[in-house]
Amino acid sequence: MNETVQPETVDADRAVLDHFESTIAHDQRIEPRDWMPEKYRKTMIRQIAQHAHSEIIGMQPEGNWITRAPSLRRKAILLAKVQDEAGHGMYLYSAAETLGIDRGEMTEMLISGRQKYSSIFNYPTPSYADVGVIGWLVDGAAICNQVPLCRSSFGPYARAMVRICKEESFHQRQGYELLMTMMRGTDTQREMVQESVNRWWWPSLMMFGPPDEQSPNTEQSMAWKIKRHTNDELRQRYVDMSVPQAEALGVTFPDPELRWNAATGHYDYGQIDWDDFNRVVSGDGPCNAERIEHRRSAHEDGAWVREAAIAYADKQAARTKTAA
Ligand code: BYC
Repeated sequence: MNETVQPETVDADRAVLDHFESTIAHDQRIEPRDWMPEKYRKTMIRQIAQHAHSEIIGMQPEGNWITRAPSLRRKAILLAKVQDEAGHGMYLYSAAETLGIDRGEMTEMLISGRQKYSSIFNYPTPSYADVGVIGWLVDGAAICNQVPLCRSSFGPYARAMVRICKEESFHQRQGYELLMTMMRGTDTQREMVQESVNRWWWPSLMMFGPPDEQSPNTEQSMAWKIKRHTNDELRQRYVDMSVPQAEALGVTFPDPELRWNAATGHYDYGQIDWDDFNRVVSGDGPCNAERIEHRRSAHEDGAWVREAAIAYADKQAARTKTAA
């Protein structure tokens, strides 16, 4: 049968699209109840889910040191920080759920390798100094990337980011304070810090994603004001911010080409090993298999909690119904 498109349908489609575009143009927020193009919805689900997975997988590298933290104070701090990451994951999964995807589906996609998480969490943490360096460099990169996301066009994501960024700044300062303490300690402690910085510097630069000319999503995400800066812009901002912090701490970055460029007003830096990045993102990093396996077994071990919660909710619903 030959279907004729009714003019009023075309007008209605045009009107909702105009409304969406004008909301973006006026820097207002798209809310879950609003109409949005399917590609916008998919992009938001992809980014928020990957972000949520990164927070949850990101608990593992530092979690490795909870039982071996050198004092009760350090243990309490680390425990609180790792719990905060779990909280960030929860806010983000909830934000993604407003777009019509279920948290169980997202977990399934993570475990089966269909949704990504940040490359940075596929590196090991063999030294206690890694706890401080993750706080300083990894949370520092996260803040640099995430502060502009507080103005992201999707309301639930932008609001979640405000809260997350406040906690991330606190995390970064705890990392820097730990490193300051170690740098005031023995030669061995100073060497531990430098050795850890050497391992984390390059991977932290990769957190910002591929170079702009190889980033398939940036252009559309900038047009929709999901992203406010390109990957390379944020990476440069991070380098510029980190160099003086390293000097104050008394460590160096493992990059012989890192130097101030008076002409550009920025630090130049060396070539990032994008082959290494691609290997890690495609599942072949030092800890990918371990991270996913750990997540899978935690999910399976938690099945009884989910079943109990559902049974309890069903009971409550039945009681409310009877009372009504
Ligand atoms: N690792 O076109 P592009 C944290 C993917 S949590 C893995 O530039 P986009 C913390 C990218 O997803 C840190 N994959 O993409 C937690 C895309 O994949 P698809 C996480 C990466 O989205 C606990 C493809 O490569 N932060 O800090 O425009 C403790 C092409 O890239 C990576 C967030 O998630 C990577 N590094 O830009 C401590 C922030 N980079 O299309 C700390 C929110 C890129 O194949 N996300 N890919 O599915 C974003 O800001 C953006 O998604 C990105 C990438 C800048 C990461």
